[in-house]
Amino acid sequence: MTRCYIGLGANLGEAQSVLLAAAGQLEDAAGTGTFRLSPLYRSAPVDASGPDYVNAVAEFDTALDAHALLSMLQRIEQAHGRERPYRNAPRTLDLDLLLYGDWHIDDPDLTVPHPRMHQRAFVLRPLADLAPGLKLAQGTLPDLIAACADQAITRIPDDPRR
Ligand code: A4P
Ligand code: MG
Repeated sequence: MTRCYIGLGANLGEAQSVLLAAAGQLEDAAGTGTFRLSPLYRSAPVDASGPDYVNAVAEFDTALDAHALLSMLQRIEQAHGRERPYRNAPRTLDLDLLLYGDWHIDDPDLTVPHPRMHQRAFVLRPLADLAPGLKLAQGTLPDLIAACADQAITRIPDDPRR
């Protein structure tokens, strides 16, 4: 089994419920092992336009290899009506494979660790909630979070119903 971290993002429609539904699908697909979803965050678009995003990170152990995991993420995106009119277009759901164990993958269709995650508060903040001691090649999470302090992001209060 390999521990993986998935970044979830949505900024169209009922972004928060789409995100929670996708997290449920990830949990079902992950099977019996531990599954943890970070708190949800609201964040201003980074390198993109449109409404604010809802973002979170999920952690689980998977028996899938990295490419099979990516295919599963894309199937869940499709199930939520993801369209790809252009790069960084607003989206109903974006699932990114952030980390797959300590693997480094550089294939045409898959780069792991995700090449932009270390610059993005909407990834780093929820990741630090789940795994505060994690170190990326670019630095510790607190140092990387401090370096993107200019990005607007707030934690969404926990919903007692979930
Ligand atoms: N791909 C390669 N590596 C990966 C990976 N580690 N995980 C390939 C997922 N996919 C990976 O992705 C394009 C292609 O990347 C896929 O076909 C896959 O083979 P996509 O999801 O179709 O396109 P995208 O999301 O528009 O592009 P990209 O490069 O994934 O964008 P980013 O960098 O993920 O940025 N601002 C806020 N506040 N919150 C956000 O969630 N998200 C983005 C998207 C921009 N700004 C944002 C947010
Ligand atoms: Mg993506």
